[in-house]
Amino acid sequence: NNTRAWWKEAVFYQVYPRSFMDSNGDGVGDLRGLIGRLGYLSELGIDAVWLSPVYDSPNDDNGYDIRDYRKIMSEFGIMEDFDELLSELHRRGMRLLMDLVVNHTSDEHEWFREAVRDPEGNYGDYYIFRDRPNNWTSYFGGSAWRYIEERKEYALHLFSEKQIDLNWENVSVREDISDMVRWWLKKGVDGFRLDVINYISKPKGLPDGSEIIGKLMGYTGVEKYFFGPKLNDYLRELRRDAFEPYGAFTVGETPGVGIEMMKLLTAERRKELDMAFSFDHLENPGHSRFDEYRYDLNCYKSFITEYMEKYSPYCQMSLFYENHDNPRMISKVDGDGKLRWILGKLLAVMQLTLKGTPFIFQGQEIGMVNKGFRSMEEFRDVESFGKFEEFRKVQGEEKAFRRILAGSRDNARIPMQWSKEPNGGFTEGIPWIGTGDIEVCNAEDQMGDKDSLWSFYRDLISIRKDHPALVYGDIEVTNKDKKDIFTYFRKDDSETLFIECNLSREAIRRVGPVPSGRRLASNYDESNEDLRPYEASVWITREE
Ligand code: ISL
Ligand code: CA
Repeated sequence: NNTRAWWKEAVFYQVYPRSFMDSNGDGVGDLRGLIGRLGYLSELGIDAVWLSPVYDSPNDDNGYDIRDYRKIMSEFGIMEDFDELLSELHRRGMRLLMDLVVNHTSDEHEWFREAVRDPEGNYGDYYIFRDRPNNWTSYFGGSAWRYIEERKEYALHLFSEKQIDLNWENVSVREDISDMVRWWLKKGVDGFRLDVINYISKPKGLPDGSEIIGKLMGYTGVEKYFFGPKLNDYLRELRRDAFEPYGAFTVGETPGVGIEMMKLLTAERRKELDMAFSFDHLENPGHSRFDEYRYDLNCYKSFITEYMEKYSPYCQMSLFYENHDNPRMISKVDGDGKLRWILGKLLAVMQLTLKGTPFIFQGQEIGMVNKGFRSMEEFRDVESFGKFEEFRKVQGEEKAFRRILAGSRDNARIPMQWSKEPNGGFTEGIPWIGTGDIEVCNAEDQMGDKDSLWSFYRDLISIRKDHPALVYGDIEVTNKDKKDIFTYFRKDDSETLFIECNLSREAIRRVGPVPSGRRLASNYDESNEDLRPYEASVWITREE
């Protein structure tokens, strides 16, 4: 199935607004800062921006705890700034995806305040209250239940104590959400990224989760709700009532679903989601985000190969390594930094030539890496503190700190490195979180250097646009069982491209096919007999 769609052709860029660009010196990124950098995104060749939440929020989880869905967070600006952002994006031919966080709201949302004030009133049943907790745990550590004194009941919160899970069983909840979505679509936004959307349907009676699975995953209860009984119904309803009338695009954040469930969620004729994010490739099997280990790219090869084969004829893959919830990929694969730029280019080659839609996370295009935080005081993320406490109790302070260092989401949330100026040009004030290695890694220097990682991303994005085979063409992976070698063809009626990658940091023998034709891009100057460390090249072997 190769029906054309703008979102299959587009290159997306995720903006984490708090850390992108500060326009007024308060140390916090904002909408005017982003508006000022749209030229940067155009130059890179970006087609669509996914903007992490900008709604009014007390920021317990940096905006993923929404207090008012129809208001802009005061630190980020006002609604006029948002309107200008949207029209400026459109004027430049780019689209905008908002982040839709509807599994939960802030405990400061009016619905929750009403639910607590008047349990018998209209909002009394908007959240999930119980007399006694079950054994589900929160993603940020501890029980998933918070005692609400006024109601003498517990409220479910899969995330922080201030992010209370909505009760999707209640039809008024669903209608209010639809209504709010339509309100944004009327403004002209082009679509949404749906936060933990596969968690919205909880099974009747909220049965305890398996302790065995809990131990394995680090979270108890997830198997009960990660693909709840009414998930598909709710998604269809929301699509029919809100997205479809506006032709809006949706990509679901769907942790843990696996290929078969992803198909159910995204197959075109089922009319649920357009696309989804699978996270299975972000850690090697047997490891969690908070383990200190070196990520083996062969796992990415097998993950993506399997998806290409089993999934992509019916559905469109999303291609990404990074977002605001994960450490930087370069750091995971090769922490010592010696091959940083070469490796960054290898990642770029795969992301822009495999079959699917690429999502680049801010800073990835200049090869930003994890920050060497020195103490817990330097972190800001609610999850990092929650997990630190959890680990400390069993493993001691030192080990707990090292695990947070490896897995903290703050690794991806340090300010965008624009230039060598103080704070990397991100702010004229004091940044809300420490900055990274701006001397060796910043956008300004890289934009002026045709061999930089930034220029490589720009070139590859434009190559992707010039060669429809990279978007709609078939993919054929060769050397499937050869460790460290990732080779594949992309072809359509008029052209064939060949991509050859060395996934290891050692030089290795080429196993064939020997590339021929014209080399369009590579992270090494001249072609060579052996494959050098992390070597990655794109060839065109047949053209009309
Ligand atoms: O399942 C997980 C544990 O590793 C996580 O992937 C989790 O589901 C995921 O982090 C959810 O993320 C999204 O929702 C959170 C928010 O904190 C994240 O920033 C957001 O991307 C709650 O809204
Ligand atoms: Ca600001």
